Amino acid sequence: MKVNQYLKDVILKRGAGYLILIDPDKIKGENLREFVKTCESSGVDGFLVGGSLIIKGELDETIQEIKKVSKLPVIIFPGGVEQISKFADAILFISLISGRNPEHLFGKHVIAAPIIHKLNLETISCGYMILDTGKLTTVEYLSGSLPLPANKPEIAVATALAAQYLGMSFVYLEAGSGAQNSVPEIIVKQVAGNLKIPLIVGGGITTPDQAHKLVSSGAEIIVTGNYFEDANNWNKISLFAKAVHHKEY
Ligand code: 1GP
Repeated sequence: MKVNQYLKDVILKRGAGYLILIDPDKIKGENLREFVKTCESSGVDGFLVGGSLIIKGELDETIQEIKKVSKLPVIIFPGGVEQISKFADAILFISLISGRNPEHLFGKHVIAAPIIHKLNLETISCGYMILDTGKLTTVEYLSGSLPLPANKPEIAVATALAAQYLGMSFVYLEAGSGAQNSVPEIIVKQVAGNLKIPLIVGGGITTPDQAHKLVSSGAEIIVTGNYFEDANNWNKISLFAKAVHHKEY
């Protein structure tokens, strides 16, 4: 089954999906395999792999390690055009629609498209929106993009709707990796309430309760990354998965 359809089925069956972001710079080898096995047995629905500054060799290696121990889909969450790997199941084909940097809106996509085509890699079209949560994030800095103002939900709604009308399959509302505050529930509510395509929410989510509230507000996929870089937190993965999968509550 295509990953696009798999994610939509998960949303339908479990109420929402739970993806864990793995940064190849942060975890490797046996440690990575243990983490992946724990995620799978804890009810996680799939993996995003990527980062703002990683190099290709590490991406290939990380995906292959994940694949050794898990059947869950591995989706590239690319920080740049060099992050394309034939070992992945799909790639989030993201356009940074909250910014106005043409390279991140469409330019890099033109460079990536023939490579993806040659590899026959499934693409998941996704409008990526960064929200200002008070601190400059890596993605804002590296992409040279202004974030959406957090006190103007109407701009977030308009941006997400434009993505939908352009035919994108998902919208990703991002507070930034390691953000001090996750996307406010009020923004999630307003965006999700106006959107027909599924809403992914990530950045700064550090408790199952937060994940549950975001899902109750309309998020259909929750992404966490940083929080599980500390192995002491791995025993909480199943709590996050349960909080997200509200149809199974
Ligand atoms: C970052 O949304 C993801 O792009 C996950 O964020 O690392 O803060 O969980 P965290």
